[in-house]
Amino acid sequence: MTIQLYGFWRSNAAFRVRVALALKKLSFEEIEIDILSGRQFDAEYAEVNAEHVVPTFVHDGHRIFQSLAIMEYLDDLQPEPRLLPADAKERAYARSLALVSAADAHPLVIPRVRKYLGEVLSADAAAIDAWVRHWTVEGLATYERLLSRRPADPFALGTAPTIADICIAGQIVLAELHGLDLAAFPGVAALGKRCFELPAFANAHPFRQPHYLAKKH
Ligand SMILES: N[C@@H](CCC(=O)N[C@@H](CS)C(=O)NCC(=O)O)C(=O)O
Repeated sequence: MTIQLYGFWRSNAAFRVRVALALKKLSFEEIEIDILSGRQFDAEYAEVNAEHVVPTFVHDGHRIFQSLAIMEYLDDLQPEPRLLPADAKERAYARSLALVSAADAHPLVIPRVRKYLGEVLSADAAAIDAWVRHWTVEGLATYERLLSRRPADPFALGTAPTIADICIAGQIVLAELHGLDLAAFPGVAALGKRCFELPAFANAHPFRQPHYLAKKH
């Protein structure tokens, strides 16, 4: 079996897939597409991903895009450890938690949105930064409310991490990338600490990726 992942060190959606692959102990080759330099629009990659985004997952030549679809496919490919609970109600809750970041919070802060704010709506760097911080905090606040109603024990759905924890950890990564403090979100911070103690999460972090480490900081 060969697995390739078109990703980018900073991509939150690629982070999710890296964690999922590591939890499944599936090895893969990551192909870097620099979305900050516009490489997602190159003809060669546009052929791979018609949406011009990362990640794209390639399994024995078969392409899948959208991180949640990829993670669900990984559960089909190799059921253990499960990333989605077997129980229907629990599975729906795991998807609901995952979508708070993947569908609602994260899409508001991706490069193409920041670019449009600046280039079309004439927002300056400070305004774009305020936008990003606002929507990132909204995502964290939603997770905090949800985790106060059903505390993580020790993970969001119970004993093992699922797509819910992966997406919550991703929202924490966004906070880190944008210099936000988690002090106001103790439930989220505690869950994040538990997640990032696991190598699968820690090694998937943007700051651990070869292309980030190769840069000068
Ligand atoms: N919902 C998609 C999100 C894909 C996405 O927005 N990817 C970002 C990086 S995290 C991207 O490639 N953005 C390119 C751009 O904004 O131009 C998923 O979960 O895979």
